Amino acid sequence: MSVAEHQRKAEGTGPASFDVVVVGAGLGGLYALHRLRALGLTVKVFEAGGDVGGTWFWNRYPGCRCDVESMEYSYSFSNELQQEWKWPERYGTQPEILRYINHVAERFDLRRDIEFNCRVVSAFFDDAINQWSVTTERGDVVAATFCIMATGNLSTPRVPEFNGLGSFESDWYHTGLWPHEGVDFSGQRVAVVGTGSSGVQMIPHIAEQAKHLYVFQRTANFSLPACNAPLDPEKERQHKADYPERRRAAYDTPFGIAGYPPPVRKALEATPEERQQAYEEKWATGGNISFLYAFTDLLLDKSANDTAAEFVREKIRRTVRDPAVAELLSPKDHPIGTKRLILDTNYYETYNRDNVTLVDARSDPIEQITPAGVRTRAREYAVDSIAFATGYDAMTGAMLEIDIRTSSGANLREKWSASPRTYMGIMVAAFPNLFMITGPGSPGVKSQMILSIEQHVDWITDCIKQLRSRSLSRVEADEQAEKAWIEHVNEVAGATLYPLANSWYMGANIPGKPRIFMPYVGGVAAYKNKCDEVVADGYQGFLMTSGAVNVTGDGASGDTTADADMSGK
Ligand code: N01
Repeated sequence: MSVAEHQRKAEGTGPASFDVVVVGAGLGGLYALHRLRALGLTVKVFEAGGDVGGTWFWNRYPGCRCDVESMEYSYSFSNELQQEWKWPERYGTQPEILRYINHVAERFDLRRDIEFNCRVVSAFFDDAINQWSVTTERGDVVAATFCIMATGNLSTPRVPEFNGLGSFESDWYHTGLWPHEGVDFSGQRVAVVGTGSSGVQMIPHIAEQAKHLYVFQRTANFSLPACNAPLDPEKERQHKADYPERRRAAYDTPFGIAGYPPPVRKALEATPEERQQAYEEKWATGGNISFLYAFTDLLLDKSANDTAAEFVREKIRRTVRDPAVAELLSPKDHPIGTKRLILDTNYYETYNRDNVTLVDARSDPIEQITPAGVRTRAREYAVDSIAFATGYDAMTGAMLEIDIRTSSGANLREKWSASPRTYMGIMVAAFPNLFMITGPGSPGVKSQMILSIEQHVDWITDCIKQLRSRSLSRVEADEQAEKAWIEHVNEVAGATLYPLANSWYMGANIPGKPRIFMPYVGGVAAYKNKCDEVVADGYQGFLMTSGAVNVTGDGASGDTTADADMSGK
């Protein structure tokens, strides 16, 4: 039912009202809708895109594929679904994953509660009535007791503010906003700007089509062979036979993926020959988690990490024929694995093609986009198209695009101005009844995303169920609990090598963004235990109340009448 229909049904008095509004119809929003509906709640989902899929709806660039194996990167909530669905390859392509998401939407009849092409611009919580008002850019306003931000971590594409971009006379694209009809680069001179996961996946495909491809690389990244292949039917059969147990076991691992034997010793305890053998085996079988699992200390000890980094650099030197190009492609400014470790197919080999030129945008930065191409400090490159693979305002961008406030004066943009503050990446103190799926401070982006999505949605749904069973209607994170959690997140990150990289995990890719390591890297297992303990302790660190409030005279501050004996205990 559309918002307008709902409004009409409510006989035109006030905004349409739901138990829950969900923002985003990607993998998180869809599962949230499914679970909340099963509780008997009324739910409205708003989605900026024209259909379901989130990141997989928007990212249609050539070569786009998931870097987590398809048997893992899928929902676990329905055993029938996971048994029946057939993934053709080890790693799913974007069209294949989107086909799967569409199937899920149809199978569970999800679309009827989703409003598409409808971007949410603000959300306001009124303490006096314990209600969120959510406004879309079309001007629709809906009310809801709970609001769930399923807005994604990599959903705010970023094109750097290059001078002259508006003057470019041909077409330009961003990987995260790729035309649905695809782009034919045949016979063209093409510039690709950016060599993160998106650029590395796209470059070999464009190189095959284009007359000439110029790759503008500012920072070299580590990439490993994906070793993609058609899914082996016997492996698939075995995996499906073990599915429920594998899914359960995934929660006991650091990255949320079962089936990789955990490392047992430190890199520097092994001989150089043993290390070489370990890395060679990982290189030959593919996979980023597998590689980082070679030894226990690769993300903790710089000297240990150097051995793995040097192994990959040597592979690059052996693959790329021009030594100067190989050197430029060899990352030296960050420990391996501290930025998203990329998986590729024929990436380094692509630089052996005659029609591919690597431009060092570090020593010779892009200064301007001209009507005819890209001008660096040293020269102009005439091109017919530019493909920006320049990434996202990650983790906080999508939430901060929405103006989120409360009648008590809380304002998310202000609260997060120095760094994102959350309790467990699920709630933000001073914002009652507002949940996030895989928010900053949770392992989300450092895990198998769908596992983390399911865990958060299950946690949120159980929390709402708990409130209802006690005839309560309001939950909020305690400020002190939030503070303690942030300290813990920072402490854990500080004990690793992660903060040494200028990564989007650190907000380092966005000029002016606070530099703080945002994900929780204590591992999925530790995090899940913490979430379960919080519940077992009566939602420790969360305040659960009836939603009745004492509003002060001017209405500026709402002081919750926390019935202490009901506050989550
Ligand atoms: O974005 P990125 P992405 N001049 O931020 C460069 C996930 N993902 O879209 O490093 C020149 O990683 C920038 O250079 P630098 C995955 O989690 C997953 O590739 O800032 N260059 C960098 O090279 C991934 O980590 C999959 O110096 C400029 C690039 O643009 C995340 O999404 C596939 C520049 C941005 O890299 C983001 O990946 C795709 C400038 N002014 C994405 N500004 C899979 O599952 C930026 N750059 C496989």
